[in-house]
Amino acid sequence: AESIYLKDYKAPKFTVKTCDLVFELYEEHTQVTNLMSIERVDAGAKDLVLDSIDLELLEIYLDDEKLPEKRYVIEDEHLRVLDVGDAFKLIIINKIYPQLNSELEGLYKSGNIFCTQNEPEGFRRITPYLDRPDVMAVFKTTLVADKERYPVLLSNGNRESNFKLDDGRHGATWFDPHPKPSYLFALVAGDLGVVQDKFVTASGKYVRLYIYTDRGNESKCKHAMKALKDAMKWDEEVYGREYDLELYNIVAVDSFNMGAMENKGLNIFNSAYVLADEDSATDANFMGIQSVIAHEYFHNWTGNRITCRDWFQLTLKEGLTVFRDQCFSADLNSKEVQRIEDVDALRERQFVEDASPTAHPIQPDSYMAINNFYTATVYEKGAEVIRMLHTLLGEQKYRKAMDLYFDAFDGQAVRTDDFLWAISEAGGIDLEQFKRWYYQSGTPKLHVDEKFEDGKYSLTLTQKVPKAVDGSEQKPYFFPLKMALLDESGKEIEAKTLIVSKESEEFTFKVEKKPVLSINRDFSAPVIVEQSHNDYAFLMKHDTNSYVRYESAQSFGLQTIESMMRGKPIDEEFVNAFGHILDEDKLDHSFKALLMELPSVSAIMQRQEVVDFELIYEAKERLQKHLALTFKEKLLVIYNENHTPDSKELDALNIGKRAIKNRALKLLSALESDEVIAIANAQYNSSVTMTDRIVALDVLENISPEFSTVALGHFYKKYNRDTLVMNKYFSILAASHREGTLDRVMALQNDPAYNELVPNLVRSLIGVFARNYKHFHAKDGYGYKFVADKIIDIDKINPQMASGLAGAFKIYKKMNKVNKKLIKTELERILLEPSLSKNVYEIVSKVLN
Ligand code: HT7
Ligand code: ZN
Repeated sequence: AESIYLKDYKAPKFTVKTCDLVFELYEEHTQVTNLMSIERVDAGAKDLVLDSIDLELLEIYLDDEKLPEKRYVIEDEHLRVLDVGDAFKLIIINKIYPQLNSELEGLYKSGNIFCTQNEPEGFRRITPYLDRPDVMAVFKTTLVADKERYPVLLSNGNRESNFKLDDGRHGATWFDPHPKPSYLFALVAGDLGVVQDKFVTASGKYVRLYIYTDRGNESKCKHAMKALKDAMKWDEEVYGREYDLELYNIVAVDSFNMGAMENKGLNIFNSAYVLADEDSATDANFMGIQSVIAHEYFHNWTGNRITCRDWFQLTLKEGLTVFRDQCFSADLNSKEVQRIEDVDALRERQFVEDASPTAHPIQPDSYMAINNFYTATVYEKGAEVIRMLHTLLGEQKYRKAMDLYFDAFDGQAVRTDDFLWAISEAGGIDLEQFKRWYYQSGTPKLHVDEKFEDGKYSLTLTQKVPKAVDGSEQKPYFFPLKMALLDESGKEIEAKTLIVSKESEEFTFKVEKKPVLSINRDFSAPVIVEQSHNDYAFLMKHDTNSYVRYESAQSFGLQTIESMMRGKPIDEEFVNAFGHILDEDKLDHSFKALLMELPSVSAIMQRQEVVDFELIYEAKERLQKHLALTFKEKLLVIYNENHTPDSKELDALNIGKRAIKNRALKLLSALESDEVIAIANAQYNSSVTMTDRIVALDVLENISPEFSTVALGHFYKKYNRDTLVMNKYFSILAASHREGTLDRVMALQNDPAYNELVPNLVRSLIGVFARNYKHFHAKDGYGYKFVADKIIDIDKINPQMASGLAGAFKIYKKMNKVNKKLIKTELERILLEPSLSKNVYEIVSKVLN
């Protein structure tokens, strides 16, 4: 496979002004008629080269004349039309087979629903086109299909007309006045249920809102609709951005490669991010829906109105839109909890990627398969970079800069540099050094040394910037570092945002007594802080910054587990500090539940030079058991005070009560006692929320084969026809720490509720197993072999899904000798596969390198 480089970018030689499409949808095939008005942009260009993959060409007309075969060439992934004029009309008629499309790119069928996924390069699988984001056209789309099977026909923009044909077929024409790149094109045809609402914009425009879903699921769309209206209002209030069409359509489908897609006026969603009610969705599912609905809505301005010049600029729209959806969720829910969860997610996934051979800057400079770059780095680290700009400018200047960005680039396909120009211009700030965040990779470490002498407190900060993947040196970053100095009661003596820019620099403060340092407050910069001295116990009790409180509890936990791994006894100071948290009764429940969380296995793993999961689990489980024994009574009190099995309210109080009592239950489960099994079993049987049921099932699965069999059997019987719930069932079993998990996962592939063609199910069973460190990394090597086999099988169905699974091997380089050797064998075996996709090849070859 070949790499594509940012430095080789060339402007398009032709552009498409308008694109009129007619889709005739049939059961075996679809016929596409594509009428484009095209103009030459580069006077030196002779041939028009269109992107075209797996298309059956029927006819081509140039300015209404049928084009003879000698005037065009069908190349591997292109259609070349020879010797064209300056401006012309081109009609291409071709056939495609959506029913056979298992890659889920281009036009495909999810169950009985025709739908599309064109970002980044799916459109070339529908019709020959200049399939690149810097070619923007006005689209008109006509769909024709059987009226009974496909009563609902949708595309981008506003509906222009409906018509009936006499052979039982009907049609609809849609017109989108906003020029857009082909990746934002969408169509849907199906027999769908719909939920309708409306929104009146700040300037008084009336927008009709529709959510379409499989019939029978209409009642599960309420939460998504509410989130959509909240997002529309928030974007008006916070960014001054109004919606710009007469209607907004959302369609939920079951087979989808990612979360959702922001097609102009016609978002297509993985049904997991639309459908929810208290009986079938967890609190986390409800939160996820709110944030993904908002994310796709926010793309209308950051992504659609202003799009990317090329795919290297992906973070221009993704980092910015993630930052926007994070702020939205923070404003609507709890700011503190949201920030902690966002940071946690970043560290759990992005830090691992950034420490691996697949590390890349948020603006990569090369790729083999662009689908591999919808990463935690481009999205979540990208959002951290925008957040730093927001911190550097402050709310008001940031808003001024965003206004300038929208003013200057509306309707264009631009680069991250253009965005940074607006920030620099309106913010009055030089961003030359800051730009390193865009083209350097890896997570920098910030080493902190403190000194106190004669009323002077000094802080020496040293950046340790890792080398790039190719071994080249990288330079120090420019970033805002929020910090405070606290007195012995936790009061802020001084709170500041330091600007860090040198490899090493000293900051001094005048203070009377030696203060306690609270550093990287709110996680103002995505760095790893290393302190030569720490006050974790004090900070987890007293810091006024909730993020640092949480972070201190985590760091203290990490330090404790690491010293246990070195053979030391459990640090009773940590145990005491943990006990103090349990005693605090004025804390928000959700926040307290986070403070009670022990560091994840991944967090522990990331700090090891050579990883052995057996040692990590041994220490972590021992600490958990010790805490459960020491604080059994307190944990039971917390559980009983907050366990209200009849309540299913989704307000902060009830979500918090579920979070904290479930945290207590999970900690107690380390005791593996009959008492805890009875509590979990009762919770499964009596609770009315999916949140409670899932936690109870998870606990039972891990500590009581007997009760778990009964409860899981009951669960299966009740929900086996609800595929979104079955995802949870498969996940619990795939994540199980019990013996025999691999065998059960293998057998579950034959379960009638499982289907290898549906990405959600594959992620729930195989994907979750590949992150079950205990069994995936088992020293017999069978976990690796199984996942490698699945990567090979699934690559033939859906390469994007397969390369996602291959991500589980990203920690290869850090593994101990025994595991490393086993992984190497499997990865080399994958590379020997004759028709391996470039998606899997790129990940596996980089991991092995
Ligand atoms: N912009 C969307 C990206 C996306 C996607 C990319 C590759 C393959 C399938 C895909 N589905 C959606 C999603 C988003 O960030 O909003
Ligand atoms: Zn996005």
